[in-house]
Amino acid sequence: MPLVYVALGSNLADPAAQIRAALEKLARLPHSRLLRASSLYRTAPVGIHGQPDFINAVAAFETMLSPEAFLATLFAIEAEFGRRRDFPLAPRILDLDLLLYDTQTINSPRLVLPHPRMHLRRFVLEPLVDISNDCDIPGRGSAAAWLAAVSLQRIDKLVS
Ligand code: PH2
Ligand code: MG
Ligand code: MG
Repeated sequence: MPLVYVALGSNLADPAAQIRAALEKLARLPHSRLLRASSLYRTAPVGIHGQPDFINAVAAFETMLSPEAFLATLFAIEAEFGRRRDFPLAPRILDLDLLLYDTQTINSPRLVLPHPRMHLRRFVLEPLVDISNDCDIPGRGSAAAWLAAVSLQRIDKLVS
């Protein structure tokens, strides 16, 4: 079954509670199984100024859903959590980003895989390597090697 990685992020309305609730929701995705979830991390905003810190995590699934169908279920969960899209990079209650779908490379208007910025973001790479030590990003190489290059971005593992 295809192996899928999802990044979770929140910086509004008790972000840690939002991420924990989202993981519970993701554990019940149709035609899919949650395999692993990373620890939660408190992270400085990347590419955004003047917003609160984020809570981020990464989860791994196996799924029978297609990439498009899997993405649609992620969007549905974001909407259920009250996600609004007031402007690009607005503070968010819940952001669910599809990072990897097996080794597939996709370039459609709705979906680009691997996620085009994942290899530049410690808030993605650190939880990813946390649950998948030898993870490879198709076309880019080892996630652990990319992680070494973003050590200046501030992130702290939450004690659970
Ligand atoms: N998401 C972004 C942009 N910047 N920074 C952090 N720390 N965490 C995020 O989840 C995040 C971000 C776009 O979705
Ligand atoms: Mg995002
Ligand atoms: Mg998103």
